[in-house]
Amino acid sequence: MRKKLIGAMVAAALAVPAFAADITADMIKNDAQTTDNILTAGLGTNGQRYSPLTDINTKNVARLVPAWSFSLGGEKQRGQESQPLVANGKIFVTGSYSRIYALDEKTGQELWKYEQRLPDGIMPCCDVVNRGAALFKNMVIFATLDAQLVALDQDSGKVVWKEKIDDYSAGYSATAAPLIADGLLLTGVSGGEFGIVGRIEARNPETGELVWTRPTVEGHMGYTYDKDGNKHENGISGTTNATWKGDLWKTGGASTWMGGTYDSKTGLAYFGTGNPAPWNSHLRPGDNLFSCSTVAVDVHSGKIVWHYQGTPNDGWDFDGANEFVTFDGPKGERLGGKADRNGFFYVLDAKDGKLKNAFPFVRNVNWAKGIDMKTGRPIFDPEHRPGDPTATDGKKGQSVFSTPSFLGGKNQQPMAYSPKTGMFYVPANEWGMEIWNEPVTYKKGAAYLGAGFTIKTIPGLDYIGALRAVNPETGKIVWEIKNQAPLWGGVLTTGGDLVFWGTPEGYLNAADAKTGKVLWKFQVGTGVVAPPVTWKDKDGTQYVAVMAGWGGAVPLWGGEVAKKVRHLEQGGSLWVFKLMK
Ligand SMILES: [Ca+2]
Ligand SMILES: [Ca+2]
Repeated sequence: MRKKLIGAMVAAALAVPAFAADITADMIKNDAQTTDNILTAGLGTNGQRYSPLTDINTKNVARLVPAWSFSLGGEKQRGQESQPLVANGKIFVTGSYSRIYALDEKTGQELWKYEQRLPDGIMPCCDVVNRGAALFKNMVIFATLDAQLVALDQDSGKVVWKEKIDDYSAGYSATAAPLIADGLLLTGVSGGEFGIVGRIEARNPETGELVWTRPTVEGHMGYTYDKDGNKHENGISGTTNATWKGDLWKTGGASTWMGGTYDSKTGLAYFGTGNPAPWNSHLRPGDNLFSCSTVAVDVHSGKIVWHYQGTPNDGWDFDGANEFVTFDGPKGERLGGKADRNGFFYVLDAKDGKLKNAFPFVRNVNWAKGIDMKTGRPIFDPEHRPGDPTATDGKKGQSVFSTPSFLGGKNQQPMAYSPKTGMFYVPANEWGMEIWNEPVTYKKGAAYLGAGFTIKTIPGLDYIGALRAVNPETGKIVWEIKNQAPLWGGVLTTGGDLVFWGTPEGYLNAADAKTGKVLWKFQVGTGVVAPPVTWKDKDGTQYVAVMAGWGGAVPLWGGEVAKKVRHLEQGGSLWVFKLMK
């Protein structure tokens, strides 16, 4: 009798459909290899944005048609920079204004949505965007514009936990997808234009409790947290006043606003850091660590293992926030590539940060004449550094024309790396800016720049955007596809030898990864500023998906370029494609 009962209970348990499967740390580690789900921003924690899927390939991509489209609805549009996640038959996608949706993978039907109630005083610098979520166990976790983290139940959309990252009224916000690294939840902070202090935080993803914090401005103390939430000193980042004179390090910026990547082969998480604050470099002599750098952190100790600074004593808002994407080098060494906002592409040893290669990936770079491969430092051109106001009338320093513009050779739009072709696919932009310095003092919650600027096109150039296939070994641009408007979406590459990317003009494109020949395009009705993804459902259908919705930093900060793209329409839809039968 008893045996029978247990047998019946087991049968009932087995009848529970597969959607109950928890997302484990191991599944996240293997995300890049598993093609039936997308568990991480970057299609793998190291951010290669490569899918081995081959069903959709160069021979048949012309037959790609929409399967369904989902509108985020409401009156809230603006920039949609989010990368969707896919697990257990559901798609999780975030939208502008700190919204998140769960959809049925086959039909696009909405299962639930959650909207963060945002206070009036939020201070996002560069549109009300969100770049995606993280999955862990039965939760989907995302960061909000009022600098909070929210964990929701994947099935019901109910809040499991909610934690405050920092004070939005001091200029803190959050837009990046959280990162799960070896079972820890890693996040950064936004707010580099408001004199916040950048940092990386690790939390227990099950409860949201802090495990450690690591400031990315030299002089600030890092902490670890015990089970009762008591904090313990874990060493100062760098050496106080070594690369910052005076007190400006106390409001030193270096925000970690794009989040990070993680490589399980090195055990290190890599976070890019933004500009030192304020923008006026003459106020803060020294390198101003760890601004404009890649910072490699041991995920368990919370200590900085190495750093590489692309723009010491930055004077151009060249945030080094871009993603550091690890890959296997030709001799089997573990390397990382980064297309920096300053226009240079860096290849570093992922274990120790040693510089292996550096070359420009945009044609218009005038702030530096190159990178000294011995010291790893840029060879500055003082002609193109905005002048010191105290050297003139004290109100406005000498204005210069600098390239690239502060919106960068590349900005938030993530690149992709194909281990098959050995090439990075970089969404690059060619533009410049008039920039000058002004006096400024720090005031909590106010813009902290000390600079004025106008973004401009490059004289004689009939395009701004260019998708470029870059060989990290030779530094050569193997092929490129130019685009009139600046590229602001990310890139996906696949085992089917395809590269997918979107444009502000509203096209999702596919090209041959080897040759750059455009093989397919589809107009989604509004600009694309988000990275595409691909996966295969349980029945063997491969999908390609992308968020559509024009916005981001270009219309807000783009000066003369913003005027050129003023006609582009806003929106907010997820588009999903499959091959026509
Ligand atoms: Ca996967
Ligand atoms: Ca910045």
